[in-house]
Amino acid sequence: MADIRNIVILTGAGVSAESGIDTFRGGGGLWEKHRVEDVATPEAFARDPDLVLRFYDMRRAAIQEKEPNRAHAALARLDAEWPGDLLIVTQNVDDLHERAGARRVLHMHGTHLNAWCTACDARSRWTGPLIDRPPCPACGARALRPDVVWFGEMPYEMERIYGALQAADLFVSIGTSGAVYPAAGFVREARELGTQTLELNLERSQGSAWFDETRLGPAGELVPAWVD
Ligand code: BJW
Repeated sequence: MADIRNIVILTGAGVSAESGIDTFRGGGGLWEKHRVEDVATPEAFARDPDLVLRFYDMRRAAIQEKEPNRAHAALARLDAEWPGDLLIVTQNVDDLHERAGARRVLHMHGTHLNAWCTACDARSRWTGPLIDRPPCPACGARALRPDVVWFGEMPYEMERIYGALQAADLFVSIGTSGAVYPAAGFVREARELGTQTLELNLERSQGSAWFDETRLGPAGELVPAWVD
């Protein structure tokens, strides 16, 4: 990586798969016969809040029992040692990058460990269930929802992400299917800017054709091999 100074790394559910967190698509990617596209929407929350809150309460509890894996650890090492700009843009709502020690992490789809009050807009750290409609710690309204980005909502910090993509010499995508936009479009942005692109994934994704290089295998093997 002699000619590389600035790196943007996009991670998806595949980076946490070896920690025991289910991916969204393929395999067992259904929850009580619901596709994620049918649960992770504002419309689903308005129609059946109990279903959506149960889905997130279950996942929030499960995530807290999981541990970072070798891929998270390797990215944390890279973050600690890389002298240039580096940004890990994760679509994941778990905190395994941070628990592995990474600091330069941006959660474009939010985080399970925050609740968002739709009455007063406050975000509060939240590790317990939301199904019982607890009051917002800031304003007392019973209007908390998971602080995650659903279909039809704007992902977080897009300006910062596109700024980092503009400045990047290398874009690396790890463990994401390329099925969900705008993240799925980052590789095209990078290509148009003349940035080098690399994909690390278990199998070819919907975006593979756009990458300069795709390496296939589990993230727990591919990421340390790339970093070290
Ligand atoms: C391994 C592995 C191992 C497994 N090692 N790899 C065209 C353009 C723009 C937008 C749209 C468009 N068409 C439609 C849209 C709208 C929509 C969208 O993309 N829909 C698609 C269904 C087509 N997008 C939106 O609504 C987004 N908002 C938006 O677009 O706003 C307007 C806007 C436009 C332009 C610029 C800016 C804004 C919001 C999307 C929100 C997604 N939310 C979710 C839920 C988050 C909360 C939660 O966790 O519940 O985010 S959905 C779900 O999918 C979650 C994930 O972050 C996301 C991506 O999934 P991911 O990570 O790729 O997981 P999988 O399961 O799909 O893939 C896993 C991969 O890992 C696979 O490839 C495996 O092979 C691999 N793997 N084991 C390595 N061991």
